[in-house]
Amino acid sequence: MASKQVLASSAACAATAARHALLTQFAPAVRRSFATVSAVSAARNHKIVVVGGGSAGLTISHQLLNQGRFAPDDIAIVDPAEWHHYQPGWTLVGGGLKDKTSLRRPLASLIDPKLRFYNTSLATFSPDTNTVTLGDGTTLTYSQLVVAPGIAINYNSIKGLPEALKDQHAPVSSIYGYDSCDKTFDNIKALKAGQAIFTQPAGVIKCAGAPQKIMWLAVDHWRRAGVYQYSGGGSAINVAFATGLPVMFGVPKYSAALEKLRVRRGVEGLFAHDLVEIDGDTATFVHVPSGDRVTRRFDFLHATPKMGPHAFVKNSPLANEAGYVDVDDATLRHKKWKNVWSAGDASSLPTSKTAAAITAQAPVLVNNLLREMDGETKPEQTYDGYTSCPLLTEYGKVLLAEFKYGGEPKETFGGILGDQATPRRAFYHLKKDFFPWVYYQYMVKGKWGGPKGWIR
Ligand code: UQ1
Repeated sequence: MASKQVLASSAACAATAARHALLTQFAPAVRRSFATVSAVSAARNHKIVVVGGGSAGLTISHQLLNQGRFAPDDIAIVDPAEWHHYQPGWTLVGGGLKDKTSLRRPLASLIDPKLRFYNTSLATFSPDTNTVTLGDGTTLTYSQLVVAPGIAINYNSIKGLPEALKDQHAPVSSIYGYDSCDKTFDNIKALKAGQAIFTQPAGVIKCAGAPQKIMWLAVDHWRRAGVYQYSGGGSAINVAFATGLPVMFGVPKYSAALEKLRVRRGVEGLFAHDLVEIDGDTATFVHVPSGDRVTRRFDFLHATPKMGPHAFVKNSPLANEAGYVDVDDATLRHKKWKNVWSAGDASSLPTSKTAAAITAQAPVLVNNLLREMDGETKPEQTYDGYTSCPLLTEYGKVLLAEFKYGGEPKETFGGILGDQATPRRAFYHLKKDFFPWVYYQYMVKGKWGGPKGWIR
């Protein structure tokens, strides 16, 4: 596996390097020729520019390329990252089930050599002139633009959090970052008694179920180690779930099942509590409705930072008031510029931000973008808000929440396995083994349609 990765990576790098050598070595000699000058400058003009090489950007770029109608360099991807991470796996790292290095790949190794990769940041969008400017000053022009750079994790939004995460001795961790996701399991193993707190902020985050997935794994670990009891008052460890939300989960059906679990497992619910500060062993929350400050001592804290749009999106003409790319909920087309599209976390789509959501958004975006390029000759497709949260409730079991706009369940396996609000072992293997595999083998290559199966 590892050597394959290195090979894949160096193959992509070699192609890029060869292209670069061609341009730099031969450009001076041929600059006198008019034809080649336009060839060189043509490298900056693309039919489609995709901003972001995350789950949405890679999936969409390759689904477009797989149409077989684009020439090399027709499509460009812009992303400054060196690594691509399978972020849904970080909960498994926090629970001691995976090694974090196994979940990442060099981003360049995941990009087909027929796509032009600008491994740099994006500075500004100028949709009126169909251009974007990169961090290194390069200007790209496009006929269609896809904006999918994801969202930022704002560690500084919680006072004291960045310092506590970095301090190897502080019992504070987060599965929301590559650097800290393995510290979570170290801290879980180290705790033998005392108060554990798991937090979830008010506001939008990636995968709204993850803050409690890691709690359920920790509770199960401590129970098996004999230091946690669901009831009876003799537990060495006490657990509290402090969430900015008024309920366990945004979808009533699954929220009811998770609330039952919380009560049965003796987890204290601190609802509408938004973590604002960590100082030594004290956490301070703002009680959302009243604005009161509440402090709690802890011996273990799992923090979920606040998240929000990247500044270059928020401060651009493409953003809505909240800072997300302002697209139509169904067509994924920008509300003002008809050749601008968005999917994934950076989009304004009012659904839960997950990789599963991308499986349903990408084919709709690709269809509608090509339809626009072709003069609207084929039917438009619509996205129904499908998203999913495979919610680990213990080692060996997952509650597979799947829903669409309006929090309405849309379950893939309900007919075969029964109600998906019941945690099941089959879903655990989907989450732990199948999804990470299908993601790198098929999804980022544009060949996986989620609940619809493989794309041919
Ligand atoms: C999915 O396709 C996917 O990506 C590979 C996930 O991983 C992040 C998921 O969590 C889910 C639920 C899907 C959807 C696929 C099926 C078969 C329900």
